[in-house]
Formats: sequence, structure tokens, C-alpha cells
Amino acid sequence: MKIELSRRALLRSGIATGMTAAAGSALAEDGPDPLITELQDWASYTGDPVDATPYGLPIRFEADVIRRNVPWLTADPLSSINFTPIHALDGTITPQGCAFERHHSGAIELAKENYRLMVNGLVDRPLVFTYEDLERFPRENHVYFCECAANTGMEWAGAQLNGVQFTHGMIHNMEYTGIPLRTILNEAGLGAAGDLADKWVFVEGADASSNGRSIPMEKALDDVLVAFKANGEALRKEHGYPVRLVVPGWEGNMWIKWLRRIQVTDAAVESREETSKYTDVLADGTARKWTWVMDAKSVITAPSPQQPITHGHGPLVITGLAWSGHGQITRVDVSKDGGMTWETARLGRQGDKKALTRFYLDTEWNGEPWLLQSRAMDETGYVQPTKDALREVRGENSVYHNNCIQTWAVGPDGKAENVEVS
Ligand SMILES: Nc1nc2c(c(=O)[nH]1)N[C@H]1C(S)=C(S)[C@@H](COP(=O)(O)O)O[C@H]1N2
Ligand SMILES: [Mo]
Repeated sequence: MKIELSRRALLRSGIATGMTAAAGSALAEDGPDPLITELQDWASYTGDPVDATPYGLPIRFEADVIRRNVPWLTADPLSSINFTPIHALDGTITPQGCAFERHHSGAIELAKENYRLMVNGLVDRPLVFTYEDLERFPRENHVYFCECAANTGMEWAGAQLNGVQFTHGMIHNMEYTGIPLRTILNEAGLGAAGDLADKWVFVEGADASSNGRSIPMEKALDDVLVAFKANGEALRKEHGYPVRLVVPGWEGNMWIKWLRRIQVTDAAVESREETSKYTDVLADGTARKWTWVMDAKSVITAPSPQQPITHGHGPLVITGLAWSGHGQITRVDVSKDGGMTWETARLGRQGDKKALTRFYLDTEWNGEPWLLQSRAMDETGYVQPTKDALREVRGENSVYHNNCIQTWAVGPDGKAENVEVS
């Protein structure tokens, strides 16, 4: 593959193959490019002084890189969800400002000075921590993805939402700063709990919904974090300011925001969020429960319905995201023919555990129609299933935990559409 480096040459090749672009047409006449030969506004005057924007926002040309919701999905925006614009992002870190939100009773405003974290139940010393108390424990930094179990849930029966933001955007990936939950539990003392093998912690938030969830002690003592920073700065209100739970690799619903209480118990509480919700009804009407881990999954973010090919024929970068709640992504394959043949993609950075992995396939497209798919593999040897393989074991009653292979049909015009190839 030879990449022609001149922008002109690239635009010309686009025109030669029938692509039209306003800038390209001007260049096609071979006249001088005013953007190069004429003095521009931005070089004639000074720009903004420092402090014009004390806290910076994206430039206005990027105004459509925003969270979006699907109004018909939920009855009311107070108990609803919106979606990360993953079609427009690259790398792996999700800026907080466009990371999806899921609230059961709205995002609350809780000041640090009003923050209290209670640890009670089967502990030696029930304790209450203030925000300042938490800042005095040794803390760690880790990058993890948070995926709502309902991500891709609307696609079980067939292709439905025409955009990767909507089919796969209930996910974000941030660097969290926090205290291992283990440290907090040991501070309260677990002697009173006796044998820890069958113990649980029940965690709840300070919002009206409280969103209580039971977490087995083994996970609580493993990699769970009581976090207060994301991507270096305070958590945003909508992500649980001032403190949220980070439960690596496990469904987003367990990542309690506005964390207010941690209770050590000798049994799971069987709360609403782990019985009537966040369980998976199978074909025979029985339900799977305690389906905490998010299995390996991947999706192509570009080209995709919201990110068509606009640059004409020739070199094309296909890119996407892969992740696994079981650890590391070891390989991602890309198919252009609906899963008949596969090419191995290049991973942007290897080795991240329970975090998003970016993949690229540097390729060429010359107008041929494609059925684009990606398929992730993780360190356990697990391979992301096709839609049919998943439906065979789960039926079609499920909402949560749909990690099947996604297909985009790319047409000769470079547009992409959500289609089902089972
Ligand atoms: N207190 C509280 N915690 C909560 C929720 C909530 O409504 N209240 N929603 C849960 C759900 S279902 C998900 S998917 C994640 C979403 O986190 P985010 O809003 O930061 O994306 O938070 C979880 N934690
Ligand atoms: Mo969720």
C-alpha cells in the first residue's frame, strides 16, 4: 500500500473516483489554494488571551461530539441513560464531559463537606468517614472501563439503532484515583465477619434511588476502589461526585455513585437492582442472576453509521474498541465480508486489564461493499460470540449482557448502516 502524502493528491484521487468535496472541487481546477496563498483572519489578528476560558471546553467545531439519549427508551429523563459519542473519539480515555450517564433518580448535588461514608454491619468497629478522612488513606490510580449491562441490549432481536453511539455507547473508560475498598474494610476490621468466604458487602448511594447492590467479599477485597478522581480531576456530579465505587470488569450498575454506605453482611440482600433488574431471563422463563462480569466484546467505531467514509478511495483506517471484564484483550480480528474471512488488527496499546483497548486495521477501500465486523479475544481464550451463538444459549428475552459481534454494512457511497449478520 502506497500512501500519497500530499493532501492535493489525496483529494484528486477522491474526485477521480466520483467523491465530491467542496474543497476538492476548488483544487481540481489546479488554481492556487487561497487557504495557502491568501492571508487568513486567524493570522491577521491576535487570538484569545490566556484566561479567556478559565476551564476549557472543546472548540465550537466539535460541538456534535456530545452525549445523546434515545427519548423513547425510557419514560422519563430522570431515570434514564445517555450515550458516549464513541464514534467520534480515539485512543481509549473517555473525557468526563461526554461519558455516558445512567441515573435512577437524577444526578444529585452533594458537597464534599456534606459527604459521609458509613461502614457498618459485621465489622469490629462501625465507622463514618468524611471526605477529608478518605484523602488520608494511601491511594492508587487505575484505568478501567465501566459498561452498563444494558449496553447493546436493544439489539437482541435484530439491528435497531443506527449508530455505534447508541448500540455501544453505554461505556466509558477513565483513570480513577481511589482507595482500595480492602483498606476501608480493614480499617473497620473484618474479625467480626468470621469466615470471609461466604460474606458480602452491600453498597448504596446517597441519591433517592440508592441503587443498592450486594458484592461478594472476594471481589470487595480484590480490586474494587472507593474513587474520588477521574482523569485527574474531581468526579463530575453526574458520575457520583464526590465519591463513587469502581468495580473493575463488573457491570456498571454495581459502580455505586454518591457512595454513602458499605455494610458487611452474611448474605446477599437481593435488592431490586439484582433481582427484578440486572438479571437475564432465558428462553424457558428462568433467569440467570449474579451475572456480574462483562464478557469480552468489541465494536468498530469508524467507519460506522455516524462516521461514514468521506475521503474517497485508497488508504483507510478502520478503528474500534475492545474490552473484557476478565482481564486483558489479547487479539482483535476484523472481517470485511460478514465473518467469512478475518484479518488481525493492530492494538493501540497492549496489556491493559479491564480497560478499553483501541484497535486499528490500516487498510484500503476502493468502493467495494463491505460487511464490517470485529471480534475480540481475551486472556482466558474466550472469543466474542456471533449473535446466533449468543441467542442459542440466552434466547431472546434478555436485555442485559449482549456482547455479540456487531455488523456495519458499508456501501459504495462510503455510508455505513447497522445490519444483522447472525
Ligand atoms: N447511586 C447510584 N449509583 C449508580 C446508579 C444510580 O442511579 N444511583 N446507576 C448505576 C448504573 S445502572 C450504571 S450503568 C452506572 C453508570 O455510571 P455513570 O452515570 O457514571 O456512567 O452507575 C451506577 N451507579
Ligand atoms: Mo446500568
